[in-house]
Amino acid sequence: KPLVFSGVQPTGNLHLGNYLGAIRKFVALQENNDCIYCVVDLHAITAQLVHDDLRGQIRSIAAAFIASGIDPKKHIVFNQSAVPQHAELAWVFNCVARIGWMNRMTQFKDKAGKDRENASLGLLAYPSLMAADILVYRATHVPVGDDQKQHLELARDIAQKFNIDFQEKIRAAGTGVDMVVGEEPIHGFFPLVEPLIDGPAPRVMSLRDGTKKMSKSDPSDLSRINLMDDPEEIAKKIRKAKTDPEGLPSELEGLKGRPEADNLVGIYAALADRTKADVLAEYGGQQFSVFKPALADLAVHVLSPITSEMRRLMDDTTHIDAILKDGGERARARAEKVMGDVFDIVGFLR
Ligand code: AQP
Repeated sequence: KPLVFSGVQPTGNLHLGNYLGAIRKFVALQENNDCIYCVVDLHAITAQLVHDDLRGQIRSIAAAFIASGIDPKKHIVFNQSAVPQHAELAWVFNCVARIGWMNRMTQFKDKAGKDRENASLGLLAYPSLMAADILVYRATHVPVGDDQKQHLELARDIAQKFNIDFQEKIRAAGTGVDMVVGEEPIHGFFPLVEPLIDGPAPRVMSLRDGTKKMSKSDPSDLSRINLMDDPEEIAKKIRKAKTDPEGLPSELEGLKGRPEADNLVGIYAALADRTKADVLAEYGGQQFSVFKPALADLAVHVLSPITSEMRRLMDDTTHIDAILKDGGERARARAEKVMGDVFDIVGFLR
């Protein structure tokens, strides 16, 4: 079975972008894959060091995973800091990756802002830790939103450089596999990961501005639908969502140059598990005054069972803590084995 890995940062309230870009895909992938889903708490301190309630945030992401339908018995749900091998492999990758690669990352540039010299070293090294998260399990498939595409390309670059630089050592250790990189056959240790970004809403945009990503850090709460919003709030935010004066087109072509309309149709399609073309076949020619209430009903229908289950799980966190503990132990057993192989390849004594 292919091995799927992905993570979500415990840095604030989850929103519809996190749900459609990531968590909903995590749920769907459980059927035919072996999955490891991680609350990436080490990443949470890269942009902001001190958090009011990091433990509570970690539990709430785990609760969102479970409430959305992830099965922690068949798959693994855990928090990153419970498995020290993530940080250990990240250190090796810090020595594989080049500073120039990190400086080119758009997420670093956005989050560091103008005062780059004053950003944390952790923020710069973020993609190296992300590569380690995935590769410490030698996972092959990573479901993420479109904003993470560049980081996954970097994970491939790191894996490739490690494989090439250590080729002879990998052969000597006998833990590698034959693979082709470009045209060249090599004997590598780490797989080149495949991002899973497809679907009708790979990048959910702000409800106030169709050219900006829906994000936790947007100062306007009206820009996003939070997983913890109640039905009235969801309906209000969709009613107030920015649109243009025209009705919905019947063909996909008609969404070109209309980012807000495109976004709402994409959200509808993703929530209903349909294509955008299919949604337009039903709503083409209708006004937003008809489409928006239908979208609000659908969003409430999909999200409210998740919200109430999350609330229930957060009332008494014993269950969530037990899931994270068990998941952490199972993840560590796997990561220890891979890290042992890495020690042998790099030449550390163990
Ligand atoms: N708007 C989005 N559309 C689709 N997918 C998205 N993701 C995030 N925003 C969108 C996906 O959610 C997963 C978890 O993301 P994260 O934990 O890395 O959080 P983030 O990307 O930092 O989330 P935000 O809301 O965008 O935070 P800020 O405001 O800090 O930038 C990832 O798979 C991500 O692609």
